[in-house]
Amino acid sequence: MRAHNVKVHALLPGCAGEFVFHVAPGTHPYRTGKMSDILAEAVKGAAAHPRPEGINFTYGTAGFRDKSTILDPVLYRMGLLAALRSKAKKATVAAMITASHNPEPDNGVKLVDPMGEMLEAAWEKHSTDLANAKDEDIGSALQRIIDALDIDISLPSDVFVARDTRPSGPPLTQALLDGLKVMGSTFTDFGILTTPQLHYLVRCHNSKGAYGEPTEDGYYKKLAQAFLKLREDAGTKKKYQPVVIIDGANGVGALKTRKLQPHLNDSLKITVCNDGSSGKLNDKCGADFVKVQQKPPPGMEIQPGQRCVSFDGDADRVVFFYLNKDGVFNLLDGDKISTLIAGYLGELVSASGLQVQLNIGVVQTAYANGSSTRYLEDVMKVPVSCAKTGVKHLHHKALEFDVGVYFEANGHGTVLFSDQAEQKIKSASQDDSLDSSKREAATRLTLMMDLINQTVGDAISDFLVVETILSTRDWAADDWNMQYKDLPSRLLKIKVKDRTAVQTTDAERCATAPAGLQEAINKLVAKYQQGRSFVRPSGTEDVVRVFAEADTQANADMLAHEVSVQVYQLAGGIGEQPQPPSTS
Ligand code: 16G
Ligand code: MG
Repeated sequence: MRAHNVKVHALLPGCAGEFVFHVAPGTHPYRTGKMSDILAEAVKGAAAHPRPEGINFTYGTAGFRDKSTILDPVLYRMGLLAALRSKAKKATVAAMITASHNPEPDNGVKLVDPMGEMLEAAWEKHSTDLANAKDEDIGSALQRIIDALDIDISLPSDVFVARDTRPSGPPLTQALLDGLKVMGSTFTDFGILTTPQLHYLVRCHNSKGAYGEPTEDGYYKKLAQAFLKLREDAGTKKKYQPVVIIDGANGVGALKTRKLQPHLNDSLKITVCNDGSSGKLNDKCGADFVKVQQKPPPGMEIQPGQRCVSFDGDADRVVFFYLNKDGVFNLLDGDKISTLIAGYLGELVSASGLQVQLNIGVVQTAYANGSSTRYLEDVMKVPVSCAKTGVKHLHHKALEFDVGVYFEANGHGTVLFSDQAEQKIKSASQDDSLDSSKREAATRLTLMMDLINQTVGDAISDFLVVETILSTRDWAADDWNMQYKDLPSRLLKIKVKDRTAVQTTDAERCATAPAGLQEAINKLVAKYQQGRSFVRPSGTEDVVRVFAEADTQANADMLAHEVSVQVYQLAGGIGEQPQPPSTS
């Protein structure tokens, strides 16, 4: 069955404007149907999307993620659920089909709430329950959710859908759309987008355009306009070179950077490599490869000092790197990005005279390099909060500040401005009674707010933010890197029988189970200068992660190893025992 397009005016309460929705033949955008009919159709529809026996799906840190070959029934069910979510919120929601930095054969799906936030935590359980319902039980599983949340099924629903570049994307999109059609939901299938672009679109749409024009082109225009205005006073630069190489992870970030480029009017010379024309998605390239391997993707030709940027597979993560004059690799990760941004925004807030009224803070995770935390707290005097791993936790914590900068070390992050911050900054930028330097600083802040994708970490937007700050400061990569020196660190993973045997508290910095593990870690850490270590069960892999840092690389490696041995022994390690680091 082919979908056809219909134009719908003011489809949802509070949603103005005109949209083209793809609606299945025979369904009507306003179709509500009797609840029992819809539930019966949902069960019938499952025949085309049968659930395999013996697999348990979990809506984890970033939605469902698995081998794409087994995800079809999950996508169908997420179509059903997305429609319910839209009815419950009385607004458009979104579904993104991606497995981010995972290998190409994987895929996944995550739902996005109306203002571009991650799906509300309570719904993760509903998603998991529905994904695991037997085909014939789908109706009762839906009924349970409807009853528990008192959802008015007769309300309309509307869902935005997009996917990354994986070949499994189109058939999985189809499965999701089948679920939406069964529910009589309207939808817009945007095809290939970055994850943050979809977050942006749903927010623009639900805010009736207040956040920006709800089109892909509107996204480029919003970012580019702010970027170009912020560069107007650029003047001559001694150190900053407006030249970058972007490693697009052979994914959607590369395609979309190319679409952004014409909007930037040659203000920045961008060369895109790993653009998907030959290599495989996330294969020996992209932000995860660069961060974990601590080296550039093979095949990239890089001159010393040349700024390079790596995106991940769905372009919600970014890291920078360069080779110094001796050809030594230097990574500028999420911690370096957050200190750069917090420093600059802090200066602008002070320069606009708003420092007493607006508090600015940084949110990190336990993975943040200890040097970055010390630099922020001791040198920059910026308060730092620690959140559990996973964007939603950082995002939530960042809302506690007027200007909340949050980044994971791996490059996920953005800045959130509270409503009061937005208002104060905007009115300062228009306040003629203020002296011009204050007004100018406030104006720059308003432009920074436009340049930053506040819905979620966005590789393209974050990249432009960093370029803006480096240009303003006239900094080369080396100057940025010299803000503070990273402590050497090591990240290991240990296979255990049951990773839930490891439990943590204090934003994952302290293990509460198994008994004796934290005491053992404390003893080991005490042996090393500037030692720090923590363990946590992974949210995306069946392993326990071990992080350690210390004054030297050899010490960080040894501390990580010693802690791994404790995890292996106390938390039910399986397979080969952890081996000590080679000293060669
Ligand atoms: C997911 C999270 C990421 C986190 C990572 C940790 C989102 C969008 N993504 O990729 O933020 O750093 O998981 O993985 O929240 P782990 O639990 O396996 O260490
Ligand atoms: Mg990603």
